[in-house]
Amino acid sequence: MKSVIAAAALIGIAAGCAGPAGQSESAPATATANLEPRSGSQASGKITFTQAGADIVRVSGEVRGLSKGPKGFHIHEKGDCSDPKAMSAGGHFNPTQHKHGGPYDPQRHAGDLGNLNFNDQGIAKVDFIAFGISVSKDKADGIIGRAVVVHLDVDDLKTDPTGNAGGRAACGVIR
Ligand SMILES: [Cu+2]
Ligand SMILES: [Zn+2]
Repeated sequence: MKSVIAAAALIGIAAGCAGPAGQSESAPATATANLEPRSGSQASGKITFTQAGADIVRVSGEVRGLSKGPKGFHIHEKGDCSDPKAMSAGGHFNPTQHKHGGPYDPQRHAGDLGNLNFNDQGIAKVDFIAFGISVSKDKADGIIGRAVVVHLDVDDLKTDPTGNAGGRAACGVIR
């Protein structure tokens, strides 16, 4: 009987370690992308993706080095920014085979994150909630190992498949 009690106590301790104070349940999955300039631009920045719920991700960070105004912002399919114009990143991440849209439209690519708004100083502060993606390597809507791209022009949120957002000003692999 003593040994049963001792075993129960040990299990209790182990369960305590995995509780809210531990890493396993409470730490949300995160990933980051360091954006480097492409297409001859000066744009650079860092974006962090934090799992906020099922298929809900907080997108935060800062990008700088582009002219004032809205610029298209997407997750692209391939985590390859090696091309000088970032064409190696492929098209918009689209696991559901939908047409292009805005970030809150029912018909959209999962990677359609809308536009970043650059201010007078050419800085865009980023902090919003995105839907239909996960901070994961394995899930169908997982974004780890893909790329985030900022464009030279505004995304019109409707022209399929690109949003007519122009060249690729900055690119970063999501890790
Ligand atoms: Cu794009
Ligand atoms: Zn799209």
